Amino acid sequence: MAGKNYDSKDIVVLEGLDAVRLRPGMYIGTTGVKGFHHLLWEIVDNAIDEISNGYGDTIRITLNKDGSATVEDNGRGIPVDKHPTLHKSGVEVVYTTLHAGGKFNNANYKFSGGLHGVGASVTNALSSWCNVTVYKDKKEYFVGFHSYRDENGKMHSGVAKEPLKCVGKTDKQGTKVTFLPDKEMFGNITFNFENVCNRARELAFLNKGLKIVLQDERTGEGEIYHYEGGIADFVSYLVEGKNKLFAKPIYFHGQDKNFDLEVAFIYTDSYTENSFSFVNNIPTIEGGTHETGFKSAFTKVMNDWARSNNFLKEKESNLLGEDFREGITVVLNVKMNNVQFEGQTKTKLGNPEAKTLVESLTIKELSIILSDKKNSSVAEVIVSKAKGAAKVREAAKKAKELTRAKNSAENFNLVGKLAASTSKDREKSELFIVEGDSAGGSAKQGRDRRFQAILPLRGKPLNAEKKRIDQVLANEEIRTIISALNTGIGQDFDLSSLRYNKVIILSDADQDGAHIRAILLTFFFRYMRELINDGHVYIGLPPLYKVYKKDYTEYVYSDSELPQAIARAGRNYSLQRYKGLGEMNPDQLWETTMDPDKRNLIKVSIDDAAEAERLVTTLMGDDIEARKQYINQHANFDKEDEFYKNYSKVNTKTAVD
Ligand code: 28F
Repeated sequence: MAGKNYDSKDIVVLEGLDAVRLRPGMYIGTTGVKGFHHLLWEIVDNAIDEISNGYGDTIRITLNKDGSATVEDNGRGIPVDKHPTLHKSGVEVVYTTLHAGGKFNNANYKFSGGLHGVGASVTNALSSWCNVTVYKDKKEYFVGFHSYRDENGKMHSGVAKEPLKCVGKTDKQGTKVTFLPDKEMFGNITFNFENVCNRARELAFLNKGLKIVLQDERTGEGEIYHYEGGIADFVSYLVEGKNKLFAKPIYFHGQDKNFDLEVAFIYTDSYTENSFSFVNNIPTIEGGTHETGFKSAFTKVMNDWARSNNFLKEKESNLLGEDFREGITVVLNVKMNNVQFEGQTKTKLGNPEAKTLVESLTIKELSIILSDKKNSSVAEVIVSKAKGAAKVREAAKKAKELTRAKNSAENFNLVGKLAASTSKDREKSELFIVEGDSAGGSAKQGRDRRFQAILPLRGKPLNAEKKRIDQVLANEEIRTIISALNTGIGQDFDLSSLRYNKVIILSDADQDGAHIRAILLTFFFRYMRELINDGHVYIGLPPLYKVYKKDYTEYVYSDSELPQAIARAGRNYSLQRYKGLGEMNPDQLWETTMDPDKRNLIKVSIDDAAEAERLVTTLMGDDIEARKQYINQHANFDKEDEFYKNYSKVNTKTAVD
């Protein structure tokens, strides 16, 4: 168990390093920005493991000028004694052997990172060099690894230059690792400070008391993350700028053999549910058994409380889970062994025991909290919010039935707006949601009608943030979108009835267009999140300029590319700036924006659900001051540009279509 000391002989050897460079995707997912940063998080993971087991409390992360990163902890230091059969130090075994680690077969570490914990050797294998210093027993040890090609061109990855040796005396304790990701693997990608900040903050929230000191030597920027309140502070952070229904988050902690649960939640006056769950510090975006267990326990405990305190009369039926979760922001933090991840993106917890454990621990701990008279007012607030939600749910059900009837009656009307595609092949089908009737008209004429459907938007759709589902449904533009997609929304959302594989938002490259984009994304984010998570939502990018001469035309999609395009065109060129999609004729629109072989699409994804949540609140909520502040803070570009760019920074990533 945790606390038992062990040495190099405990390290189990599974595989050599060779495989990593051959198939980096198997180990870090991609060799893009995410995989690049993964190298850092592998090292940080090890430091967190050590600290979670009670050794040390601080991690320093430094982004160095030469492109390398340094991670240092003040734990016990990786074992330096020689492994009995491998005849090298524990440090060398950890850094040169895939899956080396007590993590994989013994109980030295209480909870391991599951799928993520492939280890430091992967980082070493994909780095040009990697230096490890261990401070232990008053001595400083060092070993340097490097990756190189020999005279025959054969690659040697992550090889120790010489065995680990003692290089001096020290009073320090811990492990320090510096590595330079290899350009051969990652091209010119560099560490992104904001990206590192976001994950470091999240890790500090998830590991109460852990202090993460961040320094970017390239710019001089720095941050320190340290939360004594852990995920209770996380919840407060998430609802900044919203109206809270009680002052402080409710927090509880439960434990079983090899199972740890932490829950924190608060309520705001919003109408949606915001759940964030984590298993062994990994976000479980698709939820899973732990979330199911929590929801079922929460509903039961709240209904029981409402009944025994006379807020539900005998003849009244129980409130539903969804009623109780209206306006909740909750963080679930689970630490357990042998995690199984499932789902489309392997971010859904599958372990059945997690449901029963979270359920029983929540019932136990939450009941204790609610039986405390000090918390009666909190319970009352939750129950009355739930009762309001139940009322609206009944009303919305009627509204929905109405909508359904209306829609079949208005189907002609809808068909009039929607230009459907002729092929029924869903995999190939695309729906363009187009700003404005004139652009919609061009899109209808320019499209490939076999698989492209066009839905022109007349006015601005309703901003779904701060609106209840019944109000959202009352909006005609939104209703049209829902009918066209055929999935239903919210609790009733059903991905399997989706009519289009790609849903492409096409709006002008101006402030209004950005606003419409943001409104549509917010609607999908709040009511059809699976549509985003499953990778169906895209943003179409129309060109900003046409640079042309007599027999030369080039479309330009960003300001930064314009000078080169002009240079390519040479003298006597003409320049047209497109103010809107409507200025393009059908052929041009097809060629620049709709043709799958030529167009640029941005695939919308939620990489960081918590940051996306805050961003949507800031940009779409009603705290005008917060929005202004946000826009001012990020005022490097045009304001309208910035509004959209920062929305997409968190919510979208560029994808090759
Ligand atoms: C900057 C990155 O990697 N910190 C680490 C330790 C401490 C021990 C340890 C690590 C046994 C089998 C792995 C020390 N003394 N920071 C870090 N601190 N690994 S990694 O043990 C090695 C494990 O594989 C440690 C006694 N027990 C464990």
